[in-house]
Amino acid sequence: MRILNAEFIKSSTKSADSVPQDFAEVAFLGRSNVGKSSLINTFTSKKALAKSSSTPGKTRLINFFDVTAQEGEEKLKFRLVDLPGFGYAKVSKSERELWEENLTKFLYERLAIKIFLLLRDARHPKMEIDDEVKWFLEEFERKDFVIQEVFTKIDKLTKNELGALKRNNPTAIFVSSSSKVGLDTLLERVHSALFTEAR
Ligand SMILES: Nc1nc2c(ncn2[C@@H]2O[C@H](COP(=O)(O)OP(=O)(O)OP(=O)(O)O)[C@@H](O)[C@H]2O)c(=O)[nH]1
Ligand SMILES: [Mg+2]
Repeated sequence: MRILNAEFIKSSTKSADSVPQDFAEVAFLGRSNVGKSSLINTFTSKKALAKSSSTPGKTRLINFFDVTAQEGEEKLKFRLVDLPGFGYAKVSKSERELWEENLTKFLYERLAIKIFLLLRDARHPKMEIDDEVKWFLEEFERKDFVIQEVFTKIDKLTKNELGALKRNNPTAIFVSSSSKVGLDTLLERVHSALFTEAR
């Protein structure tokens, strides 16, 4: 699959003010600073489509991006959803609780999401909070979606470290937004989840 175009559609704070669920969606989920917004830019080959920052807590809203792609002769349309990162400490407890509530409700109600990309930092592959999010998704009553673990920032690993990570996580995808490694694998995974598997 080749991405032809991608554009920002809307930001929203919760389920109720989101765009209609008229396309299949890809959700980018993960801890704050793991590289969600950067991966959206890499995925679409658009440098500043999603706002990324070295300061955690950059994405505070749910952002929707519409994508046009091509597979063979076929033109495809789908949507990317950039989500606020979890585990961001520098907000008040009440603000964090409100977010978590909004985000949880959003994830439950957003039936258009057909693949959750669960991003994990390749340098910290065993964080419990990442496992908890995975379990949370696995417990959803509906099963018409795919959960795909994606290890980010693999450019920060040595060859040996990357080899070990791959052996320990045989079904994961390994990407680097700085070197574009893993992009083709990710594109194919998303294509198959949206247009062939999760129906
Ligand atoms: N070395 C390296 N740095 C990366 C990579 N991807 C993202 N980064 C850096 O990690 C930082 C966070 O990236 P973001 O894309 O803003 O992370 P996010 O998950 O969207 O963060 P929040 O919006 O706070 O949830 C930025 O400084 C990026 O430049 C990567 O593949 N390799
Ligand atoms: Mg972000």
